[in-house]
Amino acid sequence: EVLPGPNNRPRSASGAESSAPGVAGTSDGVVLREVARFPNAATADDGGTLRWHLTALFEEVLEGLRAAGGAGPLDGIGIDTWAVDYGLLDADGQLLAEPVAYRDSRTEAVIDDVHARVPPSDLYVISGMQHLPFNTIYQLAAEQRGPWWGRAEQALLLPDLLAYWLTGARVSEYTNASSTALLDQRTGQWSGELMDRLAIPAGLFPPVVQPGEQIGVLSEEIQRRTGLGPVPVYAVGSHDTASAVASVPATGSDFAYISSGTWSLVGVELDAPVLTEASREANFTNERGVDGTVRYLRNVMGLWVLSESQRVWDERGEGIPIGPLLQAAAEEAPRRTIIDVDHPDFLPPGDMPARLAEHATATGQPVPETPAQVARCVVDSLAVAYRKAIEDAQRLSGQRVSVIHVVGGGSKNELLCQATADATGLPVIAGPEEGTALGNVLVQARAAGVLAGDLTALRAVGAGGLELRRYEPDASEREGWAAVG
Ligand code: LFR
Repeated sequence: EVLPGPNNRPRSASGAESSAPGVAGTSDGVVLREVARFPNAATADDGGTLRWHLTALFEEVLEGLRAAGGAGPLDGIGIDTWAVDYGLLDADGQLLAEPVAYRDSRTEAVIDDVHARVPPSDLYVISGMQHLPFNTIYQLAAEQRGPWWGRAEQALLLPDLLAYWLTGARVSEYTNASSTALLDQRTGQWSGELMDRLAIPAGLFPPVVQPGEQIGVLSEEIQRRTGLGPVPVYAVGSHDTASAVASVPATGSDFAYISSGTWSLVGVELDAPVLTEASREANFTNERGVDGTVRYLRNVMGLWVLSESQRVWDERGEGIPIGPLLQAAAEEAPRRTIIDVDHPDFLPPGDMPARLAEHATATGQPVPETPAQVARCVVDSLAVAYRKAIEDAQRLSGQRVSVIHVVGGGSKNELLCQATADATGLPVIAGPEEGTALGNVLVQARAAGVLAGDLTALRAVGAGGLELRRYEPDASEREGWAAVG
């Protein structure tokens, strides 16, 4: 049995709640059994900086491990979380401060400076990453102006930090390391050139390990605290999206995926990166996947816009649960208001309905007034953004797409799945809901010798235990969708 660690996938089909599931699985058709789940949110500290509470999260991880151990012997542990964020360690290996969350605005002041040292076109050819203002490369530039930099000996990405706390071993897992924009996509190693040009010490991050390598075993202290033995901790696709894509129940290669939760990560799987100027301008990323694959994708803002709206309504005492909300949204007129949900205005936490209203007014469209209209606007806008991303991915990579796999919490959102099929004219296969956990488990089960085979074989094992739902494009909707976006 195996226990993946926390990620930032939502609990409900809507993405209404970010939480961190711990899931136990057996290789027997891969049955995922949830043993623990806990909320996870970034909050502003006294100085207004948005931070995760990783120390508290780690206690939850230990609680999850105790629960998993109680359910039977463990063959392995694999950890994944969202990407790009990190903790800084001092010379004694102590965490200097709770990690800053990527939605914090601190990088705004440093992006131009980074680009003055490394022009975006150079950065793209070396790292292959899309421009996201929160990429680790910019966060570190902000860090260099902050109070901890002088004492920072090492940086660990969040899954690597949790693994360090469990085992005492320090590594940089490859799929997540790629999201920093500091990895050289030609070598798969940290880019000495980029680090040099940005005055980042060469050894700031530990050496890169591949998914499937053993990071270590639970330290004696953790064994004591969890009641477990020296269970191995394996590197998996520690970037949650890498694990999610590994779970896609695809049989061939002509598929697009949407890893749908807080974010919607929309793209195709490739053997080699696409580093053209056109690809950079379209803001496509070449994140690394399990088994040497390339996750060629674009970040679409995702169900975050809706979950933040729900948070705001909750605070006002006007909360409406996701099920009834989506039902009401389905009754609304389709495509009434289509917003560019990828606009940076929607990145930070805040009053999303107000921001949607501003964008609607600015583009001469009806303002979504009711929660149902807001939900419909978000769903329709996401479907249009998905269509664009999938068209761009095909055009830029040459990869043909004949089916879309939706994995993650958003795969439960029927309105969104149908809108995606209708807007793209492609069939949508929805599931697994806990794709990240499944991809994590598949890779560590292979590492532990419980499963064997390549990624296609792992996917087939994973698919065996799933109930998938298929959505066909509705031809009568084709013209309506063709007219928008
Ligand atoms: C999804 C995800 C995305 C990444 C964003 C920030 O949970 O990991 O892939 O771009 O969060 O880390």
